[in-house]
Amino acid sequence: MKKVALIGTGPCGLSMLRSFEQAEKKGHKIPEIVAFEKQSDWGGLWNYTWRTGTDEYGDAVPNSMYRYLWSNGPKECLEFADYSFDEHFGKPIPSFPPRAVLFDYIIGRIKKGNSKNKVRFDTLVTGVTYNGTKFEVLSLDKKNKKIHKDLFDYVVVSTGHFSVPYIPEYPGMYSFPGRILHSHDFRDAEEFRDKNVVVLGSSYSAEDIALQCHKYGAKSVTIGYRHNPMGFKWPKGIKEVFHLDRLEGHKAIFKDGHVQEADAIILCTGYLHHFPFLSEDLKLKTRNRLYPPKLYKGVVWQDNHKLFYLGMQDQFHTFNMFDCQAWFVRDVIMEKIKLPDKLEIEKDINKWVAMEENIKNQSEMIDFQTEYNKELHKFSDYPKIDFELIRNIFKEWEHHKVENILTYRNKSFLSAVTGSEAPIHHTPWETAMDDSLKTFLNQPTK
Ligand code: FAD
Ligand code: NA7
Repeated sequence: MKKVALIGTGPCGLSMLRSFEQAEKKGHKIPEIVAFEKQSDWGGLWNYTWRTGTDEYGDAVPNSMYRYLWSNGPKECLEFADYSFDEHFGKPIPSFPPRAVLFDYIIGRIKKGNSKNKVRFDTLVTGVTYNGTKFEVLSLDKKNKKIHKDLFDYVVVSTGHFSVPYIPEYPGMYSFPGRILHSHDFRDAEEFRDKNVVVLGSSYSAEDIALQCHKYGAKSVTIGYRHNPMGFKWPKGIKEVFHLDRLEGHKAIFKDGHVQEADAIILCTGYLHHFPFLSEDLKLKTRNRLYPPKLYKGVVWQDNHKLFYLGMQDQFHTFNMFDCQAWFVRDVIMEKIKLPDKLEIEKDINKWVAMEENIKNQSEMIDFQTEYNKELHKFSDYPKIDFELIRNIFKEWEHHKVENILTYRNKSFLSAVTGSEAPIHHTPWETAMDDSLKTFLNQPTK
C-alpha cells in the first residue's frame, strides 16, 4: 500500500485529510496516511495560543494570530463547498466572524470523520530526504523525546508560511527604550492602550494591527509604509507616513521628515517561507506571492512529482482554495489525474508566473487567484461552488474597505454554496469588544 506523509494539520492539512476521507466514503481504496503535527491539536494558526517564542518543549511557536482577530475577508469567500456555514451552525451567521467562530467551523467538518487517528500530535518533522524511490522522514516526538524514521512514497508539505517572521533592523533599534515586536508575537491590543504605537508595513497585518490598537485605546498609531501606502481613510488617531528612517531615543523619524514619539514599534513586515526540515533539492524558495515558481498547478514540485506543497501562495482565497488543491493532489496520488510531460509542466508553470508578473492592481490579483481556483476545480470532484460570485464578493469587499476601513466588517453577503444571505451582525465591529463564539452567535432572530 502507498504511504503518504502529511506535514502540518492547519487548514491545508485538514483539507488533505478531508479529501481522502471523501474518496474513501465513495468506495475508493485510499493510501495509508500519516499526518505529523508539531502542536498538540490541529487547526494551525486558528488554534490560538497565548504563547510566543517557544513552547514547553523549546520548539518555536508557529502561531501568529491574536485575541480579537476577526476574519479580514468575507466568510462567503472561504466557505467549504462540501460543508456550509449554515450546515455547521444550523442557521445563517454574519459575514465576518471572529477567530473562535472560524476555528469552530474548520474543526467541525473534520471532527465528523475519524481522521484524527491518522495524526501524530506533538511531533515535529525535522528531516525529509528523497533516496531515489522513497522519502525518508525524520520526526521528533516532543513529549517522549524520541526520534522516528519512516519511509513514504509521497510527501505533502502543509506547514503554512505565516509563522516565521521576517525581522528587519532599523538604526536606533538597539537603544530604543520601548518595546519592539513582530506581528507574529502580537497577542493582545490591550497592551497598547494609551501608548503611541508605530506600525511598520503596508499589508494585511499592518492594516489590522493598526485598527486593533486604535480600537482598544492606543493614544496614537503611526503606520510607516516602505513602498506604497495602504491609503485608506484612516480614523482620527491613525496616520500613514513614509518609511522609517531611524529611531532616536523614543522618537521615530521618518523619511518624509515626520517625527513621532513612540512607546512601541510593531514590525508588520511579513513572513519567510521556511522549511528547515527539507533537503535543498526539495525546498521551495519564494517570497510571498500569488504563484510561487516550480509548482505545477501551484502544488506539484516540478523536480519531484511525489512531493506536494499546499497553500504556499499569498492568499485572497483560502479554505476552498486549499480544498481544491488538496482534491487535486489526492487525485494525482491516486493516479486519477495523470501529469503531463516535463515540457508541458514547465510551460504551464511559466504561463502562470508570467500572468502573475503582469498584475497591476488588487482587482487583478483577485481575478488571478479566482482563475487559478477555477482551473484547479475543473480537475476533481470537489463539489460545485460559485467562484464568479466569490470574485464579485471580493471586489465589493475591496470597495467597502476603501469607503470606510472601520465599517467594512459590518456588511453582509450571499453564500456561494447555499445562496443564503448573511444577517447583519448585532454589534458593529468598531464597538464589538467581545469576540467570543457565544456572543457572536447570540444573534437575535429576524
Ligand atoms: P497554518 O495554519 O500555518 O498551519 C500549519 C501547521 O503546520 C501548523 O499547525 C503547524 O504547527 C504545523 N507545522 C509547521 N511545521 C511543522 C513541522 N516541521 N512538523 C510538524 N508540523 C508542523 N485567512 C483567512 O481566510 N481569513 C483570515 O481572516 C485570516 N487571517 C489571518 C491572520 C493572520 C495574523 C495570519 C498570519 C494569517 C491569516 N489568514 C487568514 C491566512 C492563513 O494563512 C490561513 O487561514 C491558514 O491558516 C493557512 O493554513 P495552512 O494550513 O497553510 O497553515
Ligand atoms: P505580507 O502581506 O507579506 O506583507 C508584508 C509587508 O511588510 C509588506 O507591506 C511589505 O512592504 C512590508 N515590509 C517588508 N519589509 C519591510 C521593511 N524592511 N520595512 C518596512 N516594511 C517592510 O505580510 P502580512 O503579515 O501583512 O500578511 C500576512 C498574512 O497575515 C495575510 O494573509 C493576512 O491575512 C494576515 P513592501 O510592499 O515590500 O514595501
